[in-house]
Amino acid sequence: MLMSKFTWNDLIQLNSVTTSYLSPLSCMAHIDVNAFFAQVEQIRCDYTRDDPVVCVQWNSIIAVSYAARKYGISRMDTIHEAMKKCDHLIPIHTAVFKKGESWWTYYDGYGSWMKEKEKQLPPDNYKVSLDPYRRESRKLFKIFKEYCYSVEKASVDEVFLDLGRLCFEDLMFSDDEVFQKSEAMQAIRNTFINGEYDLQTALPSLPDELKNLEFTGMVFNPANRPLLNDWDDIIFALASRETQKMRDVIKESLGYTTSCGIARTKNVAKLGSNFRKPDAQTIIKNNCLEDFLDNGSFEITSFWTLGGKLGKEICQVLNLPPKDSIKYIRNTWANSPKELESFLEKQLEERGGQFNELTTIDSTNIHTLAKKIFELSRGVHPVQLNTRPLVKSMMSNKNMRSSSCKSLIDCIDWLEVFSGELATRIQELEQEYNKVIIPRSATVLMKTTLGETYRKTTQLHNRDSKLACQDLLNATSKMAAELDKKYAEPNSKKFYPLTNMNLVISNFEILDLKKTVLDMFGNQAQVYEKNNDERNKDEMAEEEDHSTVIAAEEKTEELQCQKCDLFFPNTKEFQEHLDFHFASKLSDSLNGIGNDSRNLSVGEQRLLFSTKRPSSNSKRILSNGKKRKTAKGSGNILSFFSR
Ligand code: DCP
Ligand code: CA
Repeated sequence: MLMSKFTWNDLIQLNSVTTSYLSPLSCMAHIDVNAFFAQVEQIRCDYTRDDPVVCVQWNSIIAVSYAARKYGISRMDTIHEAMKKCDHLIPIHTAVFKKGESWWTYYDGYGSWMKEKEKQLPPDNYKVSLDPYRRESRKLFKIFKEYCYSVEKASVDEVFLDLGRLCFEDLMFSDDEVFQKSEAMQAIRNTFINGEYDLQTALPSLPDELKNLEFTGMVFNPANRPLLNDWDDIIFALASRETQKMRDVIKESLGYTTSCGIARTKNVAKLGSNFRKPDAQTIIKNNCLEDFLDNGSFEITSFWTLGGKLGKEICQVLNLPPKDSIKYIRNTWANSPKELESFLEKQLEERGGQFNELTTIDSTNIHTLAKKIFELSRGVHPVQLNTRPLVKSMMSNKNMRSSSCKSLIDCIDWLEVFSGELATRIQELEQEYNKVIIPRSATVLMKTTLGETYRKTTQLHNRDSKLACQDLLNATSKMAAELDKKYAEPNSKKFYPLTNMNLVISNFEILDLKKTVLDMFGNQAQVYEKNNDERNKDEMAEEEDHSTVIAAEEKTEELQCQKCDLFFPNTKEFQEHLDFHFASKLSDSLNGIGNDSRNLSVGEQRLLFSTKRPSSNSKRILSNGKKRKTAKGSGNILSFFSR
């Protein structure tokens, strides 16, 4: 009997959010919004996708709609040059803060291209606000999180998705006809559900009926290789449907077109999303990986993280040709990363043990570098999603022109803008991560007319747990006044006008806002729990809404919950607590047991779940409820996970 080249272990590993990226069946996507800022403005101002909109900041174009790209307009053009290329161009300026005001607003019909002087938005008196794009970005991120277990926000308009678990579930539980009609597939599903397999054993070869499964989007396949040959192809086909679904929701609900790349690794997925734009998805199957990397569009420096100095140094030390460098690496070091490592070591030796002029290559970790380059050139370098974005500080900055900041009063006017911007950004971050965030330090920087910079930092003591714009302004104005007194008063001509000024807030204290499984239990539903965990101190750790933490109560003998080791002062509260247990149990049985479940022991939790389950997947699972329940209810899943 023919067998797959993948094992049961490879397949099952997909179900683990933390290790799926290591499986040879791993499946990642990168999704990037097309001409992001331009699309935001196009939709806000009610234009269509065919209108040549550009998003403008002062004289520069920062985003070019695909309609405007048809006229050969790019980000390199000034707005005046672009208007010459397209006489019906639609320039839209970003929102701006006005000096002395703590809120931003749009001045539609204003901008440097306007003839009327009073409509030109002079940069002296305004500061660009990117808030509207961050808002849209949050909406996008939210949609991805609703659909996918594991999402990394890569930039304001890009995400990486680890699709392993989603595809695994589709494979095992989806009621797609292609699967339903295949007896061989039913047998495989039963083998899984009953736990009757051996992890090290190869999967059966692909049942013929599954070869009717269709991809959504463009499969990169110039060499006409078999479309559906093994289980990885099935996973990728399922993935292509999942990403299409998410992209459709985004298009329908927010209006944005996106481009998507699907591949075994993040690196290749990112190259894939950029491959066809706008409004497209490109699937790079494992048997087409090398075709894709060698298609002439890419060099080793095309990989994300190798675009800069490190990439250049690698080309130098490996003596790579300027063209087809990826193929060259594959062919020259054909068998193992060890060969590449030895080559690097020899290079290092010849240079006296140090890559002197090559400052970016870490000569103490050649092993890791060799492995990375070896794998990258084959499109199989596994990188995990980073789902815990670090937010260590936040800056509001203004490059000053001419005399827009020539006195302490001007400084305070700009601090008003900065404080407004940062206070809003903190609030929005709080909403995004469902945390309370309190910055404890603020630093004001002033760059003088002579190019010297002065800084002052202060501790923030907020009146309450929210960062208020006014408090921030008060604290920072005081610092500005001190800097002014010390450096400007002796000789104002050497100090003003400032050429740059900014405000940085940092040293974030993060408090958890925890919620119950079901938000129906009054006082038990929400408690603030101060999180002193070192890991969370400075970073935004993203977390699912975990079950409630129940406040300790006065002890009475009778009203005790054994499970939680808690006592309750009266029957009402005790009953509420029991109801809560009942509800979470109910929720478990409907949605599947979560890692936050109080109905499992710590050991069971560890065994079963290492990461989270997004809410809408519960819905998703519910819609296929029957299948899911069998799996959960059989108890065999447990035995499988415990192997
Ligand atoms: N951006 C900017 N200045 C730059 C690059 C980008 O202000 N030098 C902003 C505007 C972009 C957004 O970031 O809309 C996203 O950047 P991308 O590089 O993804 O570019 P676009 O989304 O505009 O175009 P594409 O369709 O090529 O992704
Ligand atoms: Ca983009």
